[in-house]
Amino acid sequence: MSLFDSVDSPQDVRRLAVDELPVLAAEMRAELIETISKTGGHLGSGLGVLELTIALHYIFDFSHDRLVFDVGHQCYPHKMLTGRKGRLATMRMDDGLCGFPHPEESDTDLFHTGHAGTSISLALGLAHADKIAGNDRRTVAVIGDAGYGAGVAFEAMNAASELDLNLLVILNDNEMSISPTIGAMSRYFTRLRTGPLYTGAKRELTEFIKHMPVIGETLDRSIRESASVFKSVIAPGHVFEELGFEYFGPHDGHDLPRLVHTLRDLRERDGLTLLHLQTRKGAGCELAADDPNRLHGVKPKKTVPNDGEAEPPLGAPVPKRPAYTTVFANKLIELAREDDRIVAITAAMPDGTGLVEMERALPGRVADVGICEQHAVAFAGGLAKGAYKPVVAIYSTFLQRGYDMVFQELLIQDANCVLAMDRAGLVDDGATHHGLFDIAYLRTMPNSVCMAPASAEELEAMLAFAIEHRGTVGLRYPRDVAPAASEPVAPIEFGKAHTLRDGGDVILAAYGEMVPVAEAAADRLLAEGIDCTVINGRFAKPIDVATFGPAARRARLFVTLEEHALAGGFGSALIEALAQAGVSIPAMLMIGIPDAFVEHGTRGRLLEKLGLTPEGVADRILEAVGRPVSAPVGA
Ligand SMILES: Cc1ncc(C[n+]2csc(CCOP(=O)(O)OP(=O)(O)O)c2C)c(N)n1
Repeated sequence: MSLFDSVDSPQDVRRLAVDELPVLAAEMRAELIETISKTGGHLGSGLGVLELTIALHYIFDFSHDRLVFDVGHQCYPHKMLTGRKGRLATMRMDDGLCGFPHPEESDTDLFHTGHAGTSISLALGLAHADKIAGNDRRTVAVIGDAGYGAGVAFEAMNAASELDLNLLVILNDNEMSISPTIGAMSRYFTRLRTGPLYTGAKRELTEFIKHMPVIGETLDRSIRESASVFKSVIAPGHVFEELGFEYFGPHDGHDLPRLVHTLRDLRERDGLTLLHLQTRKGAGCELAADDPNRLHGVKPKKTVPNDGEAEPPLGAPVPKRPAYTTVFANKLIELAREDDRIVAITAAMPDGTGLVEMERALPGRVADVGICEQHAVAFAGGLAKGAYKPVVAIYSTFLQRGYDMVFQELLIQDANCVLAMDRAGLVDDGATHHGLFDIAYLRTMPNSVCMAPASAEELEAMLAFAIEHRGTVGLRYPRDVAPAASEPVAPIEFGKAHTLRDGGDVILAAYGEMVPVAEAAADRLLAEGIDCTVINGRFAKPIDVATFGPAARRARLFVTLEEHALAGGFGSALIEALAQAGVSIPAMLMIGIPDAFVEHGTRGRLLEKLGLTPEGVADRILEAVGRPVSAPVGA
């Protein structure tokens, strides 16, 4: 029996001797690598904090104390130690473990998170609550070097010293975001890492200066100032010290006995403490360690790697179709070659958004601003004013961070900018990562335009259109294969929908990637004797009242179909626009995402569950047309 076999809970970890912990780490590492390389998931980050996680559970009791992981993707070893090791193989599967902390799985997962940078704020809130309530607890936040570069992390660090709290922040510095970490803070961490190893020496240094014969207690002001400059140059962590955090490190984050020793000491410290650990993303897994960028997120074995190519159909000789991301990236490169004013911006996602290819093809034309979506959008506002044509390639869910900058820095300025929103729709990762709100949050503000393509060719045409459009365009596309257009793509006209099938009085108005689903559903319905009209909405703002109005007037049933929240989405935009135009729709069926957070699971299964497949849509319509026409049909 292995040591890990005997460990089901943090209490079991605490029963071990310190010199057994590295054995436990080795066994957990082997299991994590074996399982996650089959199931897929975030491998590199968990391997990087494996020793830290064991040490944390060894020293703290998180049934009482508080632990907050930033982002949360590094929590797999934590899950293995908190009663979930038997379910590791279900990671990110339907009804399996979530790839992020999830309070429904364990009381030790305090928050369901997935967006970076918020751990210090959350931990401060917890510590503040404990202080007010008089609870004696320790609070720990674990944040990566890239997450630390997020604006909100700086805000938290800046505010911390005002609160007189006990908080331990552990900076997990592996020099990697998903790509290498960028920014001045990251270079500062490098200087700390490469400087002389030095812990707590500031005090010694101050003492030393105080006792220098000439200077001593009688230092005049200028000498004191130079001493302080001297101290800040050679004393590591002085930036944190200025923020009110006592700095410790950098330490080797894989040296378990030392970690245990350090955490034991730090546990007893009051006030704000920052422990800087040097770790290796993917430690112990050659493939991950050599290419942590690629293996930040491992795909399940049966699928091809995350290189933009879609999963090949089982045993079929069907040629692979590119993903929407790939189509976007290739077209952007083509357009940028022809127009020097096109520049691309990513917030730490050059791979995920495909911009890594553009940086290779056109060096200097892509700006990676780190995990700073607010800055990415405001930066685009500046570029637009400078007569450039910024394209912010960003996941729909992460653009939520930049909402106010879209409002002020883009829309109020009527800036020319394309918000290329990848992963718009359902993804495998769950509630924190689905992109289900972008139409709603963009379309309510003046000057915004919302578009979505139904095919690879339409994405290409829309991207070219959006870049030339005067103003800000939100262009959304999903994490999926980009199908070939069912017919030659009609030119994109501002605010114009495109009728694909002029059939009977069941009108199917679909948006983006749901258009092919609507077409396939219409084929099924035709077999049932129901002839549908299928309209590709193309724009959720402005709505093409000239096309939809007459269609609605003759509709027996008017169906809207989208992979977006029903609240505020394409269907709701359509109803509003038609109502304002005085068109009433006799019977309406809105198909989309209901008003509830959608959990994790494979995208295909989630689409099925939510009825966003040809069968699902056809069934809903069959059910609806079976009802008396006068009765309104709810969502
Ligand atoms: C707001 C936000 N933007 C982008 C991402 C995508 N993302 C997930 S993990 C990650 C890198 C995190 O790096 P770091 O904080 O250093 O932690 P590590 O993975 O190295 O442990 C990024 C950019 C995110 N989760 N949240």
